[in-house]
Amino acid sequence: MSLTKEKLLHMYRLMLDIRNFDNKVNQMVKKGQVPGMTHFSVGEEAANVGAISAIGKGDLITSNHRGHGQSIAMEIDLNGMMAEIMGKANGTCKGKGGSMHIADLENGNLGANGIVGGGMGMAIGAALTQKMKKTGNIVLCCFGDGACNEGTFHECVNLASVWKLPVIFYTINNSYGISTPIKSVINVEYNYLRAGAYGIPGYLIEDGNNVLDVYRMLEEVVKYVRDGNGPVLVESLTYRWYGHSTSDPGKYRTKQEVDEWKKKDPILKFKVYLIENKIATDTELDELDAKSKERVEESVKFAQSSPDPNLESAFEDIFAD
Ligand SMILES: Cc1ncc(C[n+]2csc(CCOP(=O)(O)OP(=O)(O)O)c2C)c(N)n1
Ligand SMILES: [Mg+2]
Repeated sequence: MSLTKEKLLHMYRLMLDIRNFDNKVNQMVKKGQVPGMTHFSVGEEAANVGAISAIGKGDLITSNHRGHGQSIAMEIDLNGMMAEIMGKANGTCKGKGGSMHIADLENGNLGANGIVGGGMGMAIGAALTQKMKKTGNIVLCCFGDGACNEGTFHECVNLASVWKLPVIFYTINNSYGISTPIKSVINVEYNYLRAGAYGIPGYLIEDGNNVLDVYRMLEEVVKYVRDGNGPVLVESLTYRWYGHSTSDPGKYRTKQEVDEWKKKDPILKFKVYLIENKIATDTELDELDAKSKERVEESVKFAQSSPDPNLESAFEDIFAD
């Protein structure tokens, strides 16, 4: 595994940023400071950071409605992201996208998407571009367990397989699509098993809360896909700590179930690894957490002092020049 101390600590920092950013946004939603609906990545930090840390510069991702974790793992500017979520003119997408449509094209993030499965067609289109232009870049297509029952999943995995496109279909299985347990709507144990139906490899990361397990698997499949062998389907098992969205009281799962998963906290797990392997001390890691919280507070100040978009801007960016 090609991970330096610097990279490990960077991954830890990204996981902290996801947790602290989303915890802050959750508080702000409760105070009515964030318009619209928001979906959090808390609990899924390892599944996001482990995967995205294994792709390279120039590679692309597509995301879904729960895209905060992926945007942060792609190193989006936190100030711009917070301003976007607050609908401000200085936001990453000029305040027009909000939480569910954050995109950062210059840095390879083709966008979050409010349509379940909506990123998949974009991902294979982008993968076809990489193949035709021989860029050597690949696409990491991120989506949830529920999205695997959308028709577009089957169409896109099939086409990507037939055309041997450089795309990783990466499903983050948090056990639910809103209130529906995934196991009640599929007749195989896991979605990754469906890969065989399309003639591509499928892999399960049993502990999607272990960032290094995720990284190791993704590092291997990134190489396979980049070498021109066609797509793969990878599934990570993890859990979201909060409700589906900020409007979900979460009555379909027990407190005991949520608490069991909180014991498998991906950040704590990584922290223990870093300390036990003498990569960093407890104090150093706490300092990283304090700095992460400062960055998040800074982003709130930036967003709050940013202007609202003006009326004319509603008519900009509609047609291509
Ligand atoms: C095409 C479509 N159908 C239904 C919805 C409503 N919807 C929003 S999120 C969601 C569940 C998605 O579950 P999953 O893919 O597992 O992602 P998770 O929220 O668990 O991360 C549904 C059904 C939608 N946004 N788009
Ligand atoms: Mg889900």
